[in-house]
Amino acid sequence: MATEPTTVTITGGGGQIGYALMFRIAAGDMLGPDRPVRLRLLEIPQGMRAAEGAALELQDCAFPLLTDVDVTDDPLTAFNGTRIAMLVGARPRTAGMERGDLLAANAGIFGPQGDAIGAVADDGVRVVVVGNPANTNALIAAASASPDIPAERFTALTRLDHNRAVGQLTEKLGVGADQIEGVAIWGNHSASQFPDVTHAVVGSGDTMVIDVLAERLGGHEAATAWLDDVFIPRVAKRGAEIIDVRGSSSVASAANAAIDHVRDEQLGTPRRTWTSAAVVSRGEYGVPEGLVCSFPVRSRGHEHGYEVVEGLDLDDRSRARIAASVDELVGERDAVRALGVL
Ligand code: NAX
Repeated sequence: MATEPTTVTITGGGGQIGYALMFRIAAGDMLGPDRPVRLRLLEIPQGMRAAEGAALELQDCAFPLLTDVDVTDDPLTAFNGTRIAMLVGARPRTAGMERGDLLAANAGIFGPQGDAIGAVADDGVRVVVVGNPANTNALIAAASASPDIPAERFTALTRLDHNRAVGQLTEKLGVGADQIEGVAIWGNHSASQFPDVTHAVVGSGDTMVIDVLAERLGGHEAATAWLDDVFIPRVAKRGAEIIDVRGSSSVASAANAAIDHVRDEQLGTPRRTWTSAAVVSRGEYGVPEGLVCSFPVRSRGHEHGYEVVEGLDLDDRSRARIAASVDELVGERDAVRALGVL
């Protein structure tokens, strides 16, 4: 076992996703069975008791990999020496709140947290933003941490959307999740996202998902109609469906996706495939440089982080969907700029 524990900071440690995350991280599900973990839970004063209660339960699990747990409402303490920062706590949209108000409220959280990460985190820190609006919150945090931490260390979570897309295909095609590769989520983590199966394959990799769908549904036109009318809206609006059915938002699946995101970024994605994450655009596929946009990505491990999979052919339909979601990201960035945040 490596002796030096990896410091992992979870913001919103008194909230639902934080609660679902911390036990799995402490059990070794994220970084593997050989890496001890030091957990830091950041909360606002109102959330401190809940986070402290969760810390008591962590103690009661006696996890062999968990060296210590700190609960704090001070960002400089929470991010001190942190190697992996999972920014979950955010200001939710409340009744009557305009988009500009929501962006401003979250800028007031992610700006200072970015500052603190820049000031005290480990030089090799990697950050994933879960709290919504996740892409733009990541953009704000990255700008605030600059120039101490390179912007490309900041990512936002679209792995839940990716996993949801795979889940829909497993149901439709009657195959296991490990039989589907090459799905991609493009754009914003919002209803405008584009869940893309154009390059997705089934089984050993020589059968395209689109061809299997066409065979089952009676032709390529019917397959495209199913993708446009059923699959894409269902994936993009799955969060609302969960709230409707469960009576509460996605929690365990969101925590699971955040763990998948960090694990694959740190340990590397399998060589032949890719996953999805929102990363800082370098202009790939015409997405304006600097936006935090979801792409198909690969990682060769911690030192490299996620890199966009380049060179995929995009048809007009895909380009139009990506452009619409990127427009929304540009709108969010411009709204934040207008507030004087960036
Ligand atoms: P909860 O309301 O249960 O928990 C949020 C916690 O964050 C609260 O305990 C609150 O006190 C804390 N908090 C607020 N401001 C803070 C700050 N400045 N510093 C530290 N802690 C702070 O929400 P939960 O269900 O855990 O969801 C958290 C966020 O994840 C929300 O923004 C939600 O919209 C977002 N989601 C993002 C997803 C994604 O795929 N990117 C999917 C799931 C989820 O909807």
